[in-house]
Amino acid sequence: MSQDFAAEVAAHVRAGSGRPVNASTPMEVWQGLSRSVIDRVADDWNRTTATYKAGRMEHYLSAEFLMGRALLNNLSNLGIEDDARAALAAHGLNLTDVLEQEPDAALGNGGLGRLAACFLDSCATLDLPVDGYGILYRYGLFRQVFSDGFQIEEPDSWMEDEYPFIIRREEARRVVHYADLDVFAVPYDMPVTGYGTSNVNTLRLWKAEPIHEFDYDAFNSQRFTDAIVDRERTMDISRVLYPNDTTYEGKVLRVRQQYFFCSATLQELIDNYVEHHGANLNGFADFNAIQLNDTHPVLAIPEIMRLLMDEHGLGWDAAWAVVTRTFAYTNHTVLAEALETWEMSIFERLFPRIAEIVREIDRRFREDMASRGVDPETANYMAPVADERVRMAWIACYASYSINGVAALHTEIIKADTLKPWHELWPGKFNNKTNGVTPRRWLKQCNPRLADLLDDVTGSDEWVRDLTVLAQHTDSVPENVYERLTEIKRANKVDFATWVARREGVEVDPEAIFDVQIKRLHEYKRQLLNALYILDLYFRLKEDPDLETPKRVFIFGAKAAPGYVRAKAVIKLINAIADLVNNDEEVNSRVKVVFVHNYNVSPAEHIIPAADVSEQISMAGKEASGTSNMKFMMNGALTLGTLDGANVEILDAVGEDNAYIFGATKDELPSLRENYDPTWYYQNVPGLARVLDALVDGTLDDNGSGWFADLRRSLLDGGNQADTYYVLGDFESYRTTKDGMAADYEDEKGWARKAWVNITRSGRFSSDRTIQDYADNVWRVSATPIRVE
Ligand code: 6GP
Repeated sequence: MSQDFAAEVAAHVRAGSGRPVNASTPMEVWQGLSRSVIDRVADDWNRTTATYKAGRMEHYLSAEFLMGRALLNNLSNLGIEDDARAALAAHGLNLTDVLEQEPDAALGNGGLGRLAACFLDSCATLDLPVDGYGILYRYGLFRQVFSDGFQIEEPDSWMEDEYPFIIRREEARRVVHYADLDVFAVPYDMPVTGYGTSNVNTLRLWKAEPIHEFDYDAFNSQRFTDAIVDRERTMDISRVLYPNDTTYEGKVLRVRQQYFFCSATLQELIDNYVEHHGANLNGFADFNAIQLNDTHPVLAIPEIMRLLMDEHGLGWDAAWAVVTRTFAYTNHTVLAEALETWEMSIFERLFPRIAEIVREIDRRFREDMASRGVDPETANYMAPVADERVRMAWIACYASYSINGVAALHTEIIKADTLKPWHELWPGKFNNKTNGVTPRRWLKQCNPRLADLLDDVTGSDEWVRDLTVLAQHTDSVPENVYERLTEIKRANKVDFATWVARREGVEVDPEAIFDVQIKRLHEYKRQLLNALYILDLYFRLKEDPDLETPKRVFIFGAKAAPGYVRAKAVIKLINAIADLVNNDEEVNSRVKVVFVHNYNVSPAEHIIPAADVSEQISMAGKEASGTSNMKFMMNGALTLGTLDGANVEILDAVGEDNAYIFGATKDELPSLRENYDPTWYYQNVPGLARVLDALVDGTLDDNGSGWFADLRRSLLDGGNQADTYYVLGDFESYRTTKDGMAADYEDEKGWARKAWVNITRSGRFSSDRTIQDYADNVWRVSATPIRVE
């Protein structure tokens, strides 16, 4: 087997590079090995697709899929990682080095996009007939570099080199029609393998291409730019991922993107239905469910109405009956700035028929509400169109049979607040689906040492497919498990130290506590609170060099939306603090600060297994769920967090002794805020004035940008309106809890025990649990294994 595989790999490398393996570049070897994987899955993939298409399916529509790297995931799922290692070793090559050649498929911003990727993994592992549909962005999320500590964005051309995991399906292309332009949508398919199964699911990403290569007449008349104008306009549609996370931007190109992938996808789903189930489309919802990943794909609703009525002859009521049995909507944020609304005039310009359908949905909605006795003011608030703006979330709520939040607390908040009138009208549509993460990528693959320990303790690798089995081992542990766990964490930290020294040029001590905050930079996530703590600790150490405190390494990773100046200011601040601390000989043997640039999926795979402390410190009520909190927990890091998002459920799973919770709760905040006076905290909380003044007294250099003064003002100026995210209010509680946590770290065995509880109780945060719940209760699809044993 291994012999055969080695020969296969060599053949694929040679076919791509035109050279023997030992004369090929590491990138060519990566490509060849990746092609061997595709070769391996081809037959099963084809069989899975054919099997699924004939039955009931769920389609996960998302503008973002943050897939990360594919090769290791596939080798591991197919059980051929050791074969691959051996095949490369035969040529003197190291698998790890080859894997590092792979670019991340960063076709997402953050939480919502990575969640979609974890979900696909679970669907494949559970043999569920689910596919994903999205956009093949030529440029993924921007590459972040630092210049003088400032974030600079560069294009992320992730598939410029040949990328074997995505295959063009020319024959299945579609035409997407806009009033001013027709374009081809060409599908590119990515195989999605599962663990311990032969099923291979599909992620289909659409790329926009011109219908006419270029205008030959213009070219012949030497008008070269004119000749390619339409071509470029078309290619623009799938050229770049918008880099905003939880904020909405009303750009015309964005709504073009949304319509583009919705239209292509629905044309395909309808044609597939007709092919397998006949021309009577009234039964469409018997065979198709569509999950809307936030509001970005909501144009699928008017688009399916158009297709059913205009192309397949259904009347309005019949078409609407299909819609309301097909769509389900997931909300991912309570932030008002994320709620998408589009100017009606944009719809009229780009797709007048869609505009007309949206107006008709609105008209009928108002009629419907009147007949139910809903008062006109409420009806107007909930209406799909008001003030000549289209409200995407309201269309989703009206049309969907299921509406869900992504953690228990979040679902309660959308019911009581964000989507309140909808809940009052249709309580039965609402349900909670607490997020999860895949234990394949986020434990087995990224933390092989811990995976070995779990195999040993549980006696098999069953936990990889059912993470809940670990719970049987929380208390009954073999004698040396805590020592082994401590050794594993220590070895992971040594690996991380090597990686980060090479990547960021900072030396860190593996003996120190590794305290990590990795997520998008947003004020509500309060990286600033963490930064103020570090600055305060620095001053405390300067003041009292004998201060008893363990060594610390503070690790950050975060991208800021390019237009989000205050988020960029926080990045600059953390880099300035890193400069101050790391270069101060009196302190830098005890504290280090590292900002890992260009944070992405693959850096997370290096960071998380090495973490001791998981910072989940959003202002309570703002973080819908969080998913890094779950990845850290699985890898034995302890949560330092507020009662927000899924932290609440993590606390419930591990108990108060095994997590560190601080800060104002969601229910306390409204009254706390009423009389909130941030300057009181500035004057009365010891140390706070010192750190806030350090932002403006020359201690830290913002290169004349004025950004640090602005940060200080944002916290202090404006009475109870200042400090929107309650950073100063929670500071003292945060400091006390974090200091206490650091002190607890000194008890090595006690800490290891807490880490073990976290690992073994993380079963409910596997995305397998989340997906099984969606499959049973929302999608109503069941496992369809293609195995023919
Ligand atoms: C994020 C939420 O901020 C995060 O809390 C959650 O874990 C994640 O979604 C997955 O559910 N939201 C987004 O990424 C987003 O863009 C519109 O929301």
